[in-house]
This record gives sequence, C-alpha cells and structure tokens, in this order.
Amino acid sequence: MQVGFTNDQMEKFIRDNLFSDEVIDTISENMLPIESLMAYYRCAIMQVETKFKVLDEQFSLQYDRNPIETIKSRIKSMEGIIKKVRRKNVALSLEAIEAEIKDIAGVRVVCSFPEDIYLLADCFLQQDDIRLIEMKDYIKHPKESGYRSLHLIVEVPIFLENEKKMMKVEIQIRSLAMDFWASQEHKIRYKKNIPEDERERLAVELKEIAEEVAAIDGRMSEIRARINSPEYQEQVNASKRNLVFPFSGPIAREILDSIEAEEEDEEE
Ligand code: 0O2
Repeated sequence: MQVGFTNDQMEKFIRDNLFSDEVIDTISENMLPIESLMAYYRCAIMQVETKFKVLDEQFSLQYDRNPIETIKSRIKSMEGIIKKVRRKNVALSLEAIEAEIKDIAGVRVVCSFPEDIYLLADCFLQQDDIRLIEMKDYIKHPKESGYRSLHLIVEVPIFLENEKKMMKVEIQIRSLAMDFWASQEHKIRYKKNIPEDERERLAVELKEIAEEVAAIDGRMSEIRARINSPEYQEQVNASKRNLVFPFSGPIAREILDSIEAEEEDEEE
C-alpha cells in the first residue's frame, strides 16, 4: 500500500488547493482585522512617545536638563502574543486579546536618575487624555529576580478617520542603571544550555548585582542632590571669590560686584 505523497504530488496539491484564489482571499480577510489592530497599536506608541518627548523638551527649556536618556518602543511579536494567550487562557478572539493582553504595545523610557522616573510618570499621568489602568511599582517593590522598573498600563486615544479609539500601552520607566541590569539579566536568562543548578546560582548572583546597582543609583542621586543644593552653590561661589580675589580694595570690589551681577542675570 502506498502511503504519503511524492514531492511532485505534494507540490501539485499545494498549488491547486492552498494557493487558490479562495484561500488567498480567506487569509487576507482574516488578516485584515489583525493588521488593523497592530497598526492602531503602532499609532498609540507614537502618541505616547510624543508625549514623553514633549515633556523632555519642556524640562530642557525650563530647567536646562533632559531627564530622558532614551525611549525604545516595540510591538509584541506574534509568538509572544500567542504564548501569553496560552499562559493566561485568553479566549481566541481579537476583542479578548485586546482586552486582556495589556502589553502588546510597549514603550520603555530610560531616565538619567531614579527620581526622574516618578516626576515623568506624574507629569504624564496628569494629562487629561490618559487613562491609568494599572500601576506596578517594581522600584518600591522589586521582583524576586531583583528587577526594578515602574510599569504603567494606560489607555491613550488615537484619532482615526471617523472615530476615537482608546488603546492600551504598557510603559516601563526606569533609570539607566535599572535598564543596564534588566538588559544584561535578560540576555543571560535566555541563554540556552545552562544547567539548572548553575541557573539557580546565577539567579542569586544576579539578584545581588541588582542590589549593588540600586545602591550605585542611590549614590549618584545623592551626589546630584548635593551639587544642586543652594548651600553647595554658595560654597562654590565663595571659594571662587577667594581664589580670584584673595585681596580687597575698591577695584577688586568693583570687579567682584560686576561678576555677581552677571551671575544673577544668568540665573534669571
Ligand atoms: P518583553 O519582550 O520584554 O515585553 P501580566 O501582564 O500583568 O499578566 P507579566 O507579563 O508577568 O504579567 O507582567 P510584568 O511582570 O509586570 O512585566 C512583564 C515585563 O516586565 C517583561 O516583559 C519584561 O519586559 C519586564 N520584566 C519583568 N520581570 C523581569 C525580570 O525579572 N527581568 C527582566 N529583565 N525583565 C523583566 P516580557 O513579557 O517578559 O517580554
């Protein structure tokens, strides 16, 4: 008895059946809603990115510094979506996927300092077109792995031809140091062929490193707070005066006054 097809028969079957106009039309019809949904998520990402870029620009004008180092965005891969549908037992409809998988659109905002994270999150969430769905503070409550980041699940409006649609976006806001740890840990975690006992040792070590990185982040913030404090600025100005004018007299006084006046003008 002959079982299976020869290669030629298989190719003929595929050409005659799977490549038929009917099958192509059915695939296109079913893909269209998925492609549209993914396009809406891309639009939502653009909205969120723009809002953070505007905040960064405004801080740069007002305080002469940029709190944001980088913004990275991604749409979750089909593989990632399917795995999550399986893990969370989500019903197999686009509506259910849209409602229950909240991180199909993801925006990661990396800040220079930890305190900028909450500042940016507050400014962003104050905007009246943003709806906060969920906040997970993995900075105050780090994950078991040591992972730190502030996660916001929000809904943001996108304006289509005839309708306004609210789209969910997961925003991860973290410091440079937190981002460094997360990206290194991610690379190590997904490395294949690591024996289970070694994996456990690595997890312990990575958690220790997360604590060390958090401590360094804290020290950097302390230094920044110190050098920005009025007392520190006063000390710097005083030592400048002593260095440049170790003597007194009417001419020295006049030069010193003019420097101080210039500094005050700059501050205004
Ligand atoms: P990718 O490609 O980074 O997006 P939920 O959605 O609430 O049911 P979930 O998915 O476990 O639960 O959400 P969670 O843990 O709040 O956030 C998931 C995302 O946070 C991950 O996305 C990572 O980006 C990041 N993350 C969470 N824990 C860790 C960690 O221990 N290490 C690192 N490096 N990142 C982490 P995905 O889905 O894994 O993939």
